[in-house]
Amino acid sequence: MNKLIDEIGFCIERGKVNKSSPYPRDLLGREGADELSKMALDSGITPEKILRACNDGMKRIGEKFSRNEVFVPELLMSAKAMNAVMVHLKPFFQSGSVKAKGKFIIGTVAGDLHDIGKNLVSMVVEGNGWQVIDLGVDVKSAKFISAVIENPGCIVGLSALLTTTMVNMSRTVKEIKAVNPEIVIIVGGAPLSAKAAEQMGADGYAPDPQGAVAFLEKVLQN
Ligand code: B1M
Repeated sequence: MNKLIDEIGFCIERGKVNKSSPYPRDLLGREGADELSKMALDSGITPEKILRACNDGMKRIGEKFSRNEVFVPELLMSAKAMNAVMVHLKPFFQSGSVKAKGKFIIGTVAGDLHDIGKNLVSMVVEGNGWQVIDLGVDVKSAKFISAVIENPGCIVGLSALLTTTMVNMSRTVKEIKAVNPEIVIIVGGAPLSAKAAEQMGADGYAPDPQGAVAFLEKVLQN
């Protein structure tokens, strides 16, 4: 079982999407993230464990990128492999509840194209009974503001992965709050912290999807 988990993480790190994928050359003909994650689920391995292995694989490729051992194309292949796994995991995070607890608008802020973390947060929040409106990546303040106006009572989630786009995140928080000071905004993403969230005027910060759900539940109770 552990071998399967390790292999999934390895496929994410190496960007091996599926068996028919010609990349990387040294893994030609071998099962990829797609087949292995399905096999893992079929053998009873939990979606949470698979997700953890994927995140570890992503962490490793990110570290290689920092050391200039790999470049953007390799990162893209890892992202593709991760998406192949997420197709299998999504049904496990989908909600069975009929009435949504509320509306959650989420997007990656302007200038930022990273969406894997944001997609995970969307999936898990949806799985916990919220209606999620995903605005995608590189979302400008104006798009968030239109969505907020169209969905009264919603809560907004902003994601950023680059230290440079934290500035845009801060601007987005301020511009949304200028239109609607009551709106509740939660922020997250690798370069964020509770302190940074507070400084930009956000109402909450979560380091992971579970933290985002806990925050939303707290808002619901107040
Ligand atoms: Co980029 N990238 N990237 N990249 N990339 C990072 C983020 C980086 C740390 C790599 C590195 O140098 N080690 C670095 C940022 C450095 C910095 O700013 N400090 C970096 C860079 C520099 C870049 C480019 C500038 C590279 C270039 O072009 N020279 C470029 C920028 C493009 C842009 O956005 N304008 C770029 C591009 C890319 C790809 C497109 C190739 C690809 C993204 C593909 C995609 O997302 N569809 C990519 C990838 C894959 C990465 C790494 C390797 C992995 C990111 C990831 O998906 N992690 C990353 C290195 C790393 O993180 N180890 C890196 C897995 C994901 C599950 O984690 O997104 O952190 P994460 O989400 C977590 C939490 O943060 C949290 O929950 C998630 C699950 O636990 N969370 C929230 C996220 N959003 C939340 C919102 C919430 C709550 C929690 O509430 C609303």
